[in-house]
Amino acid sequence: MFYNFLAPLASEWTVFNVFRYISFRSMAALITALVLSILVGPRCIAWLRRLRCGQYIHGDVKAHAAKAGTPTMGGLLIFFTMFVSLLLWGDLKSPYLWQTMLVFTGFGAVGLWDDMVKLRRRTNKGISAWTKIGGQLLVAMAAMFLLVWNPSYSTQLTVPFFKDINPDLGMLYVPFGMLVMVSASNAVNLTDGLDGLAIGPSVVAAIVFSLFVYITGNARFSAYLLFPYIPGMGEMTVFCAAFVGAGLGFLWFNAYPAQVFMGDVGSLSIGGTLGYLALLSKQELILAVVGGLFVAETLSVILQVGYFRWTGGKRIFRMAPLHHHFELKGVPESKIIIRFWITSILLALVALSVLKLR
Ligand code: 57M
Repeated sequence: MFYNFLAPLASEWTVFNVFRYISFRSMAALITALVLSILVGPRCIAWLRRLRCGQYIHGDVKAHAAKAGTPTMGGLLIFFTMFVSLLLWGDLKSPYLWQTMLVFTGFGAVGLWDDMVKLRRRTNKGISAWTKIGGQLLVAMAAMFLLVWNPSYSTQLTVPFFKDINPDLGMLYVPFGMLVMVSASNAVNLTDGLDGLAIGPSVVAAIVFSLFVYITGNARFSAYLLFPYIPGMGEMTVFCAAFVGAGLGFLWFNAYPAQVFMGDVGSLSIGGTLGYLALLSKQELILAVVGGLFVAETLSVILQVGYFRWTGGKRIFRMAPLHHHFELKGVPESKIIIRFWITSILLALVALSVLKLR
């Protein structure tokens, strides 16, 4: 809003020039979302408590019994603070900003539906897995059509390490993008099982994507780093910054011992959005490294379930997803969380360090 209303006044008052800079607006968006979260967080948690949005807890991992009744659906706080911050600091004419908000809201709506059904039933059973995936696919399909419709967006894949291999998927890019978004959404959802475990690595990934979208939207940097150049994509840096602020603000309350969980409304929307950011920045494949922790958690489930069925009841891990394995081995929750965060930072650094290796 400031960009749209105040930046044009720069011709008369040069001080308003500051609203043109993506770097300034990104920092402002981050700070706004973070401070707003800290200010409204307690009210939001009290409101969720009043709505009786307390978490139902499985009995399988004993350490989690004490978490019963922790308010869930804290993803609504992330949504609110990010949205307010973007309204203030984003370029409201940017189609990418609105498309990504649509992705966040659409995946969030599917998650909210699931959370509400769980609450109503007072169990951990929400909507069926197929309904959930159907909803996610619909949102992803709409987002993909909006993307490939854009003439400045190419359907060529960026392959890490190989500058000359850029296969053009054509219309197949639509199902490919849907797969990326839905997988990322479910991977973050599976990871969201310990305090701060999903939001920490999501913030790390958003920081990496803030660099990627900035480079993609800058003619000089994109040429130097062999990124495809997409005019207007730099604006998504402001989106990533607002997301980082809202994520850190949520972590303020979700840090061990958590006062609130994000719920599916948070995990599905964050995962879907990270997938979309990878597509927007044309770094589709490197997402598997940036979000390597989410990939590892998902792989642990696939391996565990596959092996369990194949052997008729044997397990590879004490329990999947992976964080449960370490919990059951007796590693304290806060240690698992911090070690997983360190791993996600390491993976982000690996992803950044291979950028120029082509
Ligand atoms: C949702 N939800 C958390 C909270 C959060 C196929 C199978 C692997 C699926 C998987 C599953 O259902 N995963 C998706 C995981 C739940 O958190 C809520 O859900 C939201 C995210 N969707 O925001 O609202 C619990 O996680 C804990 N939590 C925290 N802090 C947080 O900040 O402590 C969450 C957020 C919360 C709280 O206890 O109640 C969850 O874990 O349920 N299923 C599983 O993960 C189950 N694994 C399993 O059955 N493994 C088997 C299979 C694969 C063969 C095995 O390995 O033998 C485990 N889930 C739980 N207990 N709760 C089993 C043990």
